[in-house]
Amino acid sequence: MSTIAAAEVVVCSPGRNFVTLKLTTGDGLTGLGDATLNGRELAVAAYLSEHVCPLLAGRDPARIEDTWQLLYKGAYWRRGPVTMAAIAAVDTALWDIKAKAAGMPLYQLLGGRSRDGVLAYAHASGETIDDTLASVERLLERGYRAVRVQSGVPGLEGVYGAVADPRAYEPAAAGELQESVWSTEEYLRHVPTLLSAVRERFGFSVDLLHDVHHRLTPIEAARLGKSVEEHALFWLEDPVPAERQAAYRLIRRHTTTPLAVGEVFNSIWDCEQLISEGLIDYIRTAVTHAGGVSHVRRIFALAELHDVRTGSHGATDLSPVCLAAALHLDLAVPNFGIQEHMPHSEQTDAVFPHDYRFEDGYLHPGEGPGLGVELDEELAAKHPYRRAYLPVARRRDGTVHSW
Ligand code: CS2
Ligand code: MG
Repeated sequence: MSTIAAAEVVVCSPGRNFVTLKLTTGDGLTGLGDATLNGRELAVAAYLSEHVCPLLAGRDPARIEDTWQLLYKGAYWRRGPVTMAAIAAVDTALWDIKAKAAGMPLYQLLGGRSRDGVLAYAHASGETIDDTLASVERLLERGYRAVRVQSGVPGLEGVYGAVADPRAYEPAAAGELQESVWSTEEYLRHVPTLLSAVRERFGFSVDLLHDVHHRLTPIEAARLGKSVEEHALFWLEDPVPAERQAAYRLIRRHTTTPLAVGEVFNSIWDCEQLISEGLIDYIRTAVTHAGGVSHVRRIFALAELHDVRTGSHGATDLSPVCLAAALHLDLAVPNFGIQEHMPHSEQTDAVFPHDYRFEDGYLHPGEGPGLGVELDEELAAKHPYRRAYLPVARRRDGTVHSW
């Protein structure tokens, strides 16, 4: 395999913004890496094009771990969402090249299959509980066996995840910053009602997930976890802001509802305590935001030691390159739990043609060499970047609150 000859950063917006790194070797092998940080995309694009890409030309693409260490320790300023998304893109692209050079799908380099398919969950939501029940029904008809449910909270506008059509859900809005009103009390009263309605209609045959989206304090999260125990959730996600890992000790003391966290984590140090103290049940670190295939594999290995399973983030603001990489990891790691699946728009799928497919409740990465996803640069160029912001929530008294 010859050295890296070109490193390009492609920024486009087919339905939503994406930042993709494309590496090309002297003998024409290409590798892709996703570096999309929703609402802050250009910061990572600049970090890559101004600081990282100049370091890659002439390097041996086979030295994946050495390149990871060089970009992590060599930056001096370690960790953080921008740095780790940039490192992730390089790492993923190098794994794509190595698997292509080996002529096999990436999961084979990661130890081969540990299962036949990757259990996936999709998003059901609606403005009202009835809308959400209809959304669950549609997903079950499409073969999903696990569903995340979110709905509007009466009296509150623009609550996270409560949309009429989850297929077109894109929280980052182009143009002005959107603000919405939040009330924890109304939410805490509403969620048990929502979950009861779902269990009443569909019973316990479907795995049920709910995303709190970092909006509670530890004692509020403990109260919620306790109040929904009878519904036997697959998991309650991101109950509290993730900065203070010790906060989960209080939640754990009060409820047996399984806990999932990690989509905003950038490194193993963000979750080492949560995992080693057994404070969570699922780790949701994503390849794009947590340092690439190499680092997420390390996080999953630590998780395995402590009976924590994987539940990787798979929202549409993570590109098809990230989803493909996640599926190869999901197929290989021993402690796989579940994979989030928010299907991308047709526009996005056209720019990122891919081998992975959804079938009867499971995702499959495909058998092609590498990640099994490509980038149509000509088509991408037709979708220029549009700055967009994630919404902000404020409590009724105007205080900024976690969205
Ligand atoms: C959410 C995300 O899918 C999830 O679990 O938490 O959709 C999240 O809101 C977005 O990725 C933010 O960019
Ligand atoms: Mg989430």
